[in-house]
Amino acid sequence: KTVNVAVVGATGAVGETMLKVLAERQFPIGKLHLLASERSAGEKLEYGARTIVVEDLATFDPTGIDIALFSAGGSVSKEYAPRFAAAGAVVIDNSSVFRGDADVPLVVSEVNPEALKHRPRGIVANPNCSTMQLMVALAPIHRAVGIERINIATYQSVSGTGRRALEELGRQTAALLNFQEVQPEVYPVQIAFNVIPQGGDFLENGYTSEEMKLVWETRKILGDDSILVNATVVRVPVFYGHSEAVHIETREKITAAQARALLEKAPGVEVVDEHVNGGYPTPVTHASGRDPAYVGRIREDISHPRGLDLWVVSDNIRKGAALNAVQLAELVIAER
Ligand code: A2P
Ligand code: 11C
Repeated sequence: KTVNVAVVGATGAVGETMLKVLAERQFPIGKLHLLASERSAGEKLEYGARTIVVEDLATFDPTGIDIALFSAGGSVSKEYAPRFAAAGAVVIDNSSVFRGDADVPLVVSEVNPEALKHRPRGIVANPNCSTMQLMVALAPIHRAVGIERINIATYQSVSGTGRRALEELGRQTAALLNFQEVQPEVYPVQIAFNVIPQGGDFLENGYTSEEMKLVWETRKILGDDSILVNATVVRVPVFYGHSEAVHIETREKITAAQARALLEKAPGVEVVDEHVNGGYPTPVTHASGRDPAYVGRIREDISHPRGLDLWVVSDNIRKGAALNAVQLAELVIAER
């Protein structure tokens, strides 16, 4: 049996990968509608052997759509996701607008798939990319010994910001190598050959919105409001793949060897942890274009009796967005 699918934001960085992942995983698609704004309506996109014309979301009738994958930004989701759900679709939404709502599950396919079943509004939220890979890596440890506190610094690639940011990094890099001046447009300051300690917008407490997502989303996904999270989000001149330096304090002591053994059998995780030059994952050598959350640099924290350090790298557009959304869609159709 096939399902009718709509991809909202199909021309974007995440939408493009959603199409790739749907095709790779041979998702049982009947009709496939690719939606974007009127700016790109009429453009043609490839899906496997099919060529599909992009349609304008504003004039699209969602009747008959079974699954809608949304990745066109928060304001689009806010307006259109409830309409698609009212027309009978299950909406899997990649924006942050519904993630905090108690009646919208926030689901990482390997971590809390059971949460998917309770979706009274017909909407399921896909977590933020940096939370996603963190959860894939930490959930097995949390289940085994409990996590009290997470201290994290991220090194987030520009694809997390979208297509215009990918272009900005490319353009600035080329210009600077040709001794030309650059003007920042997408980011507040130059991103090429630089690092920027800001992700999202500043909030009243001095943290940024990207940092606070790591706090709220972690608690909701792990179902534990007592977990303390302290995050610093940094944007780096990498195209694809977010990296995270993670320091956790567990309730019970876990050794590095025990953590490595747990992670080696954890779904969605690949351990790359040799104590030799290059024996760790990086966005370019491991994560970009691939599915797993790669974990390396697993070691006991010399400054804390129950501290453990990890380095987690994953493709933010794949597991961090498109892949998890498709995995959630697979779980939804498996219910039928
Ligand atoms: P469009 O190509 O028409 O601008 P990214 O995050 O990579 O920038 O992609 C954003 C995606 O969201 C694109 O597919 C973009 O389509 C889509 N989008 C943005 N605004 C709207 C809107 N108002 N209605 C429908 N789609 C939108
Ligand atoms: C980034 N994490 O890298 C963001 C992008 O809440 O889904 C995704 C924003 C979100 O900038």
